[in-house]
Amino acid sequence: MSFPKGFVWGAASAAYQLEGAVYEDGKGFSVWDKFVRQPGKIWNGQTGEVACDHYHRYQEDVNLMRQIGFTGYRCSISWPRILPSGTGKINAGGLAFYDRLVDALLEARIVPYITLFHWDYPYELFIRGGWLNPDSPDWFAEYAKIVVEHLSDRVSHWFTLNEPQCFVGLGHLDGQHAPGLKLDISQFLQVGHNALLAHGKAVQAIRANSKTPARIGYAPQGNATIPFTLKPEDVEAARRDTFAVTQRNTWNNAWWIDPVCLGHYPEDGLRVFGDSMPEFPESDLDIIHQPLDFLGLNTYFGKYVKASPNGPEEVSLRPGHPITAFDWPVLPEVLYWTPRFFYERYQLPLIFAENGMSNVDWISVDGKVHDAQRVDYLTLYLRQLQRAVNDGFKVEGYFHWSVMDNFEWSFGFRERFGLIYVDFESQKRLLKDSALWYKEIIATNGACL
Ligand code: GCO
Repeated sequence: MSFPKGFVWGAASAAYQLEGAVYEDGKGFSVWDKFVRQPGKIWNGQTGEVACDHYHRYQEDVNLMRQIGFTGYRCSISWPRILPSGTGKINAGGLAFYDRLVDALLEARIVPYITLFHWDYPYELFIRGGWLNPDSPDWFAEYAKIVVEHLSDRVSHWFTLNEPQCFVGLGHLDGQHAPGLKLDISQFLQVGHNALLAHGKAVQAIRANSKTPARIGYAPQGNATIPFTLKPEDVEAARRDTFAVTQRNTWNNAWWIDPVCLGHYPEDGLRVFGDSMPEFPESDLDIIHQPLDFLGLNTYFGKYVKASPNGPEEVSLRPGHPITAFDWPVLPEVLYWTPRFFYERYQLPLIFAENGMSNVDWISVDGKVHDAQRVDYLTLYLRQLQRAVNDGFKVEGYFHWSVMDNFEWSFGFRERFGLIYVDFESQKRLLKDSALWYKEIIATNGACL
């Protein structure tokens, strides 16, 4: 059985993780440029200063994407390349790079899906209070407007923010990601609220300024809880757990998606955060709740629950359950239950904006990269996605994370997530076995699965 006609197949990346060239052509500093220089923050002191040198090798990389047969490619724009100080003066050199990249993609018949923000926040705005500054949503909307005015003659697919769970939570509460802050819960919630407002204002800016009909989405993490059996009570327990907010931290779905797609914060979350919740005018929720064309989801995790008299009860994995190099459990059914639960709740077509695994890849004596686990991962996960699509849950596309091995944030180059192997010393690229298998999946629109 194949996927619907026009289903988008590709992979995803983020500017800081692969571009390199962090001091070139007038780019300003981002919080990541500064954070990676702080001792002890990144595995082995590594940085993304060169990364995959994609800034210079984008044409070769687009050629490889064409070879695999991508019909779409999700990449992000570095805000401080466009606006070195975050607002104000526009850097023509930065815009010119994305012109070249977009033109190369279109030439290869690959549809660009642009993420406006994948975490490389302008350092000069951070100095001015960053996401805590009440002007921060407007700063983001100004940047969005400039990008859209410039690229929307050729680009019509946009994601606003990537994973607020991470840049708000890991960046401002846990301190593990840039800018490395450990704020209190109420300031963390304020950062989150401003980020959601920034999303809403950016959607308005895209709609108002796009030269082609824009299709706009958002890319939070979205991970379903899996019912341990198909008994209706277990399915209901899993659905409840998927959207529950029970902890005073960043790790849940509904806090970050309900305001955007339903226009309100989830009730249980409001109870959990209680009087740490910032005050804001009701009208903020109207700004946050803009009509969207699709909901992007980054899906990596899952867990099992079953019904119990005390509510959903987690069922632990059996000893020996498969895990990836990152120690993340392999749970293919998450690509069935995520589309099902999220489509039911939000009634928007979905795009899997990220899904993938890190593996212990190296070049074998025969000169090839045999990433058998990733080949199997693709098969198992995409079969589940196919099952969801067959059951009528609307999914428009799948972007594997990632197109090529790259800089995995605080883990540096330790984790290899790519379909394409990168030798970071010679910058040589090599299609892994998984890329060849993905090529066949794309060529048959999933029928070979
Ligand atoms: C995220 C980001 C990606 C990561 C990927 C693997 O989900 O953290 O969007 O930039 O590299 O998810 O961890």
